[in-house]
Amino acid sequence: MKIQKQQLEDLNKKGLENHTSHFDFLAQSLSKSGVKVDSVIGKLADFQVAIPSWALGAGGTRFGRFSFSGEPASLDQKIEDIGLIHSLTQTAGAVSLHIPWDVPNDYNAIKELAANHKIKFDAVNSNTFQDQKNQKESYKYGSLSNTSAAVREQAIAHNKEVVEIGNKLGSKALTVWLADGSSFPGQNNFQTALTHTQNSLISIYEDMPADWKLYIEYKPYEPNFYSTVIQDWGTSLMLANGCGDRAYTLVDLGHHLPNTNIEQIVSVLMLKGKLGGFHFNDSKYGDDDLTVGSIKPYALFLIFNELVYGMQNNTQNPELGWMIDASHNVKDPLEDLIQSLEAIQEAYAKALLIDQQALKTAQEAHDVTACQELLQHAYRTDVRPLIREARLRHGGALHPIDAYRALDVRKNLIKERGNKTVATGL
Ligand code: AOS
Ligand code: ZN
Ligand code: ZN
Repeated sequence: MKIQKQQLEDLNKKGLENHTSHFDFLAQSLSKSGVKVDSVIGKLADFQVAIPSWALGAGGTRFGRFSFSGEPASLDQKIEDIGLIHSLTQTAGAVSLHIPWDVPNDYNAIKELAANHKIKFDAVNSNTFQDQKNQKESYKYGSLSNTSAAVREQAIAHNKEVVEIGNKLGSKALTVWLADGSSFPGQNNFQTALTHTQNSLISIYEDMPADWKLYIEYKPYEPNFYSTVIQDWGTSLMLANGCGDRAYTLVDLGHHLPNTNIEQIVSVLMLKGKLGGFHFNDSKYGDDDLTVGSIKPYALFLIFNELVYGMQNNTQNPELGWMIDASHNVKDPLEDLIQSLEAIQEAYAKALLIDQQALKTAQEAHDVTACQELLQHAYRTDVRPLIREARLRHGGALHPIDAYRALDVRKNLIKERGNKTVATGL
């Protein structure tokens, strides 16, 4: 299924009058307080987030998997699904592929299909957390950190192959997330595991094309529950520094112990020019991979405040890779992704409204109340008319979820693909 521009134009007509009055009112009041509304809308329109190829079907839980009817059964269908989300939101112009779940059969065909849907290939993800069929060595006791040289070599070779695959598609970054660690005290020698990991990452890094970046993800626990080799941003940063200039830390919002100040981590990494990419999701307890903004939208806003500050002030930090890493098993995956994209845009728009100059003055005057007021004033502004306007100007839907339902997208996908398809993924 492909959504035609005309279909969206027709649907948009219904809500247009209402939107215009909301937008005009907001634009006027923001302009009066010094906000350059067109520039905010331009930034929102430019902001593109990669959709993970593993989030287009219903995710599994530790206990089972309930597939969602009409799930994409192939990479082609996954790209088509992202195309649908992109036509509606105009903000999902990239895909982050997972290898080996999504190895293309025909590279030219997949590139053409993606280009047709205006989708780029963002970071590729390697997988050394599962054993694949016919794989010689097992990752049961770790991959890049394993005490066995043969296992490490196999895991290194896999990462190199992932880079080769990504390179053929036009990707420019590799994301490494390791499940390596231990579940019981004494199981691993921490120093040996870290040293092996560093050396393995260096070997992968040195083999990457010169214009590629390496993103190193960290996570404090799961699937190992006593220790993980890359437990936190400090360890990731240390490993990135050990690799070289094009190795960076990747922050996944769900990979922190409760109440961690993620915005401060973001800020420090950007100051050091070492924040490479982002995995957006939300959580209540751990790595819950829930819809972005569904649990802690204020925390997301504070993170975006630091991102905006960093993008404006930290020229030492490269452009970031924005990716969603969320998937669960109760909502229509495409509706879920649309909600995530909307939440990301809302947090970004609100952060763009913060009067940075006034904030600096209040900080220097130690006017703590004013600092809080400035942040919360921006946070409490309903920015949805700005996001709708950005979509409208680029041919998207005024109300993506409503349009998705009005166009019967899921019903059409079920008609095309059947009820029982199962997407590759967790
Ligand atoms: C795992 O917890 C990490 O967040 C990974 O980034 C990601 O979920 C995985 O690579 C997808 O399988
Ligand atoms: Zn992640
Ligand atoms: Zn995760």
